[in-house]
Amino acid sequence: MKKILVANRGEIALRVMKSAREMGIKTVAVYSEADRNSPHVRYADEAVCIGAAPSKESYLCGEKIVAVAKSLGVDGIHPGYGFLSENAAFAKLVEEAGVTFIGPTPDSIEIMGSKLAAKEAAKKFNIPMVPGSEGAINTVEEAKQIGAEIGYPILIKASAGGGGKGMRVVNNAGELEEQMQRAQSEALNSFGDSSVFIEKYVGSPKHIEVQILGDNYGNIVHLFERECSVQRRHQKVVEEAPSSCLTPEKRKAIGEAAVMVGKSCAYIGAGTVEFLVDEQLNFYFLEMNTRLQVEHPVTEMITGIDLVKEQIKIARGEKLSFKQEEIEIRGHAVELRVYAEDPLNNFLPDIGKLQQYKKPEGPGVRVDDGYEEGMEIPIYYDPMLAKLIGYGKDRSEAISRLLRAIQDYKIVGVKNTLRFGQFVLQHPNFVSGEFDTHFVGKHYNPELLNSENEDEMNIAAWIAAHLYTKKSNTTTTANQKLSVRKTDWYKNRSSHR
Ligand code: MV4
Repeated sequence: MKKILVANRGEIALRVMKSAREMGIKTVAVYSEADRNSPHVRYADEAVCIGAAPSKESYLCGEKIVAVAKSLGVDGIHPGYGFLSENAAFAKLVEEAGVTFIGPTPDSIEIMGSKLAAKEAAKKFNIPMVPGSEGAINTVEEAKQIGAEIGYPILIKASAGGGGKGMRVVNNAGELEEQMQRAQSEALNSFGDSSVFIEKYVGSPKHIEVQILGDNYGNIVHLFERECSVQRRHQKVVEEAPSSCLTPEKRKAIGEAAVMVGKSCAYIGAGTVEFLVDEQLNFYFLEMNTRLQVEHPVTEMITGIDLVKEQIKIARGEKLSFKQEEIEIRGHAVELRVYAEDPLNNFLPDIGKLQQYKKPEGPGVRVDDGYEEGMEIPIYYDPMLAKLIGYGKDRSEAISRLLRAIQDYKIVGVKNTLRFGQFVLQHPNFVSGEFDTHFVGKHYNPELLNSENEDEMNIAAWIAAHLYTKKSNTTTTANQKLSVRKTDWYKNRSSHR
């Protein structure tokens, strides 16, 4: 594989190209008119404009991308994430053109793209799943019967949905008929497939995902978990590896379950198996993502494995060069996604020019970004500016490094979520690990970010960090946890608002 085309833009395009270059592989960038001056275009050995700014006229045009690949003698295409990365038809088109798709087989993409098919495959391997319907439900009667069996609240989910789209919570039998009809029509409109299924609603779950790698010879390994519970409207904000809640036994069990999900579809390439983890640390298979994820850097930092290089090696037909027992966790990594959004105005995306843009550096700081000072932030694409990763010997050091990096990061010209990230990382519940997928909804209030609260925020941060350090140096006692709660002054303040 001497030349690969990266069918993507921004930070992930640059990220893939850097690993390819280290492997002595030439790179081809494709770009829209809005990205003419983007760093990934300048970094690539060759670059071809494939269309106008809107994604459907450029980055989503599979035929154009394959044509460019053929004309430039490209051996492989890396899709990145988003765009065509989980499009089975595109993967097929690439392979039919005699180019290697650097990703899973079209079959795996198809199976895991349907939540029902994914559950069906996983069931054969006894992977724990949330109680619910065996398959799709078609009538309200069926739904009522399931609801009576498993107990409310329940969730109606679209089989073709994902990432929270097409999910509806139903609290009692009376709401079922209306919610069922809405869910089916929404699924048909959004995904072209009206199939829905039912699951018991897990009230305060953590969202934990496991990275897996499979080669062409049936070898599948896991690279431990990522904790992704800090989300806002199903958009991950902070991710970390490893999770602060799993015991070594649970870590082993969830990793093995993820490998079994990979085996259930003969998975090849890098994939991520998503689980819900309840307060008793029971885990339930949710879905599988058949792409490299945004948050892959935290796994790379704690395992020392370059996932993009592994994807390319697997695509070249190489066997995995490590066994499961050789993969170890070393240290801790926390990632903050930096968005060009206004946290004081409901995270409205902001556009503008990066008048000042200086990245943090130094020990344990990694920045994966796709912008430079002076660039305009285009309105056409995801507003993520960068991923800022803090790495340390333990969670406390990783958090303190990330906080230092946030302070060193200079972004002038667009509103951004750095201060929101600071709020999250300094919050006593985050520091103590006592959080779940409702963290942002439960604890964030825009007024906490305005300046007069800054010193209070810092005091709380100091207390939380001090307690956490004490906690990580000695055994944890209930009253220490209690004291974290008492200092959780945010709650008191927000309660009297
Ligand atoms: C759930 C759940 C609770 N109970 N399923 C969200 C997106 C997709 N990965 C599946 N997701 C969930 N499925 C059951 N049976 C909670 C989530 C979930 C979530 C739900 C609402 C708001 C934010 C969330 C973040 C992560 C996971």
